[in-house]
Amino acid sequence: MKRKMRGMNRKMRAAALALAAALTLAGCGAGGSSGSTVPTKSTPESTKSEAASGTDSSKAPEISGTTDSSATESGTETKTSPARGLADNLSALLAVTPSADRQMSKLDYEGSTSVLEDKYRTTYEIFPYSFRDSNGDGIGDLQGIKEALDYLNDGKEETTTDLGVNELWLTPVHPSPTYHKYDVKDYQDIDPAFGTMEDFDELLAACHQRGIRLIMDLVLNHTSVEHPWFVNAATYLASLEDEEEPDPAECPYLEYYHFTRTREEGSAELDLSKYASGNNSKGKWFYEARFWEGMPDLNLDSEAVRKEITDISKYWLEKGVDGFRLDAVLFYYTNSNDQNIKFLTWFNDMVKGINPDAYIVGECWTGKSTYAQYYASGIDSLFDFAFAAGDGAIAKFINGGYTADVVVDTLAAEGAQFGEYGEAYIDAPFFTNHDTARGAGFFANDDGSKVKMGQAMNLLMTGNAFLYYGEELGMRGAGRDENKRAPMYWSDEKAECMCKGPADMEAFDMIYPSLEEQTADENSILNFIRALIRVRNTYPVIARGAVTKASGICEGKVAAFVKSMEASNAKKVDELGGICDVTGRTDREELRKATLEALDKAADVLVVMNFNGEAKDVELAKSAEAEGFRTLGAVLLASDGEVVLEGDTLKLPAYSAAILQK
Ligand SMILES: [Ca+2]
Ligand SMILES: [Ca+2]
Ligand SMILES: [Ca+2]
Repeated sequence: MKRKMRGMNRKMRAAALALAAALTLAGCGAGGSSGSTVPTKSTPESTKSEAASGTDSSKAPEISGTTDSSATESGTETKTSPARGLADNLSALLAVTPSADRQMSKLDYEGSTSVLEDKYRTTYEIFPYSFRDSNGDGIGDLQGIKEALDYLNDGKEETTTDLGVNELWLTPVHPSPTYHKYDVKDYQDIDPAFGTMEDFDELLAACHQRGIRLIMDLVLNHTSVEHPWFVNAATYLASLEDEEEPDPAECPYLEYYHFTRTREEGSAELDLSKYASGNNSKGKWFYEARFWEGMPDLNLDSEAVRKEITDISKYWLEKGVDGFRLDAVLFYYTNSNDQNIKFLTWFNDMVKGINPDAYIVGECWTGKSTYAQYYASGIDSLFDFAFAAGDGAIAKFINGGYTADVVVDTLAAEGAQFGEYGEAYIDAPFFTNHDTARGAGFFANDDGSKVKMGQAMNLLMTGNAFLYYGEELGMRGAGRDENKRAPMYWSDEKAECMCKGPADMEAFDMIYPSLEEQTADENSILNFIRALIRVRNTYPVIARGAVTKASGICEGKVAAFVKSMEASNAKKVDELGGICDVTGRTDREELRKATLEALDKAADVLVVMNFNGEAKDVELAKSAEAEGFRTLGAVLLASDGEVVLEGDTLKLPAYSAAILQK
């Protein structure tokens, strides 16, 4: 395969670490960690999904949004992969061949495969508790993530053995009483189970060395009841005599939350006895807690709270963190999109004032016509729920609930729909996350081809596309939230790096083999996803181009669309501050120029995807939009066969995709 390096390629690294990825993975060999007996608190995140589903009152256009109702799985058959000896595993890992090349049998492109230094990334979501354990306690940790970086992206353009993601989103890593850590006790520290601040600094530096951006989850809707702000306020209230009115001057933390004398919608009763032994007060206090009593909602109108949020953001941004994923923005001010958008506007201005290149993505779990409006706040991205989860557009399309026509029309319409509210919008597509069931359960009678094609749809979308850890293996997990956060399936062995997973996770077998086995199998889901991300990285227009349906050939289960830079807003984004050189070695203005230049040169592509379980001949001449695209670029094969272009006829085997150039 051809590779031409351009000036943009600043990710070249000495080849000295060539074996590092394999060796690091091999370190995850036999060893002992088992059992899951650590008790944890119940699962507030589950109430969150329910709460979220209940609030979607938007009028649905064709494909408007989604709620995760996918508590069940279509997949039925499970197979347990045969265990192998450590020696075999080791040699398999050392022999990591670029087997992704089979699934990407052709990749013909004159451009550089280096990633432009803007915000159109491929982001890997890590749930730290379950990802990778470095010290044998069965709990994933920051050092574990650092060990896995060579697997995620080794920072070397010439190697294709890594996944190729170039941004990580860590779900919360702050001290918290729960395994999921969405109830924070201290926003400026690291949970001891995950490591130390030094570990975090090391991880961040290691990411940046590889050109990987790191964004953190920021939970601003609520804290933990164990946060000192709440404890302080609750203790003060418990100290009051019957009917005595609280004095804000005596307790500055009162205004941090919404305390009331009467029970309001979404409030929980304060257990005064917990805060004052021998409390005899007959008075009652309640506090707003939309998700559960352990997560008191913050009063985001409070200037003092906003000052705290500013300090917290500054703290992490000054460390070099590249941005934030904002949890539960829909609940900042429950039932008030206007207030939520105003708050996000304040937050965005504050963050960009500290670092104009910071990236912000919001979780606004509702219908698309509503979350589209949140782009008015200026935050870069909002998760595109309409395409995600078991009842989202991608899974429905593959399961026959929508035709390609409808799905691609929806994709094509997003530019105008989001652009209406924020000209610098960057869509944030995702297929699954830690709140949804996993993709492997979405499809009946699947041998992995549909899982692969589901991710193909996701990762060929325009924007900053997200991939949840383990989805590149087709990991399984549905039902209760803990199941969706199962241990990353590194190995079948009782490997040292394997996590024990959440205590309340049910026992279930994976459908597809471990990473170790999939690495060696050229037809594996893993190698397909590697090839897919490589295609995404190779053609800048895939992540950045505007979508136009290739009418005439986009029908049934054949999705066909053109990605074009002409109508794209990518340059606009860059002009507005989308450049982000994580390595910090290049002059920003130079980088901006180089990026814009590269975008000027980015060639348009035609994407044709066959989601049929059989081969299809696509007559390109039937589509005016497909005119001129007669050079086969990359090919993605999720099943057997070969893609052939004969004149105007594109022959696509079952479950395959082709990228054509002019
Ligand atoms: Ca650990
Ligand atoms: Ca590489
Ligand atoms: Ca709230």
